[in-house]
Parts: sequence; structure tokens; C-alpha cells
Amino acid sequence: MNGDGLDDLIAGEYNGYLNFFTRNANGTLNTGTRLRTQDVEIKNPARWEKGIYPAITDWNNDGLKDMVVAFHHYNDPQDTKTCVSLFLNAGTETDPVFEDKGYIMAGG
Ligand SMILES: [Ca+2]
Ligand SMILES: [Ca+2]
Repeated sequence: MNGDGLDDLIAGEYNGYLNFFTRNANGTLNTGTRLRTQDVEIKNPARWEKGIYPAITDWNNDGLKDMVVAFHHYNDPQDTKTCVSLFLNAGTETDPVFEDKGYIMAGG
């Protein structure tokens, strides 16, 4: 994730935030920091605390890792759908800056 050749970890918190843990050469992980866009911490937009599920991929094939994030929505008892948002990396390989590009829509 930070281009140092050591696999890092991104984990969703129960309350909808993403934590980023960098790995040391001896295999241990450093204390996590919340992933953010330039402006805000990335969080599930659901009204109540709900899960967030990240995946890293080069979505736009520009050589920089991007992030696709699934949000479990639950804004009312009838709303149990999951939405997927795209965060493109507008930074660099070693210092990613994620831009929120909104929901990914199928067929639209
Ligand atoms: Ca790394
Ligand atoms: Ca990319």
C-alpha cells in the first residue's frame, strides 16, 4: 500500500471507519491510522454505525492503487442494501491520496 514491498493491512472498524496498518520488516504491524480523503476520514455514511469493507485494486489502470469500499447501509429498518463506493488515488504509489468518486452504479 505504501510501496515499500511489505504487505500492509486495511481493516474496517465496527463503527464504519477504515484503519490502515503499515508492516515493519520484522513482520509486526504499526499502530493503525484512519484512512481519509484530503478532507475527511473515510466512513460508512449510514446513519447508524455499520460495517465498511475495503478492497484495493488499480481501478482505472493508471498504475496507482485505488480503493473500492462496500458500505452496509441501514438508514431505516427497511433499508438493508449494500452500496459500493470508488476512491481513486490522486496521490502517488508511496503516498496515496484518495478522492471520493461516489457510488459505483451498475447499468447507469
Ligand atoms: Ca507496505
Ligand atoms: Ca489507479
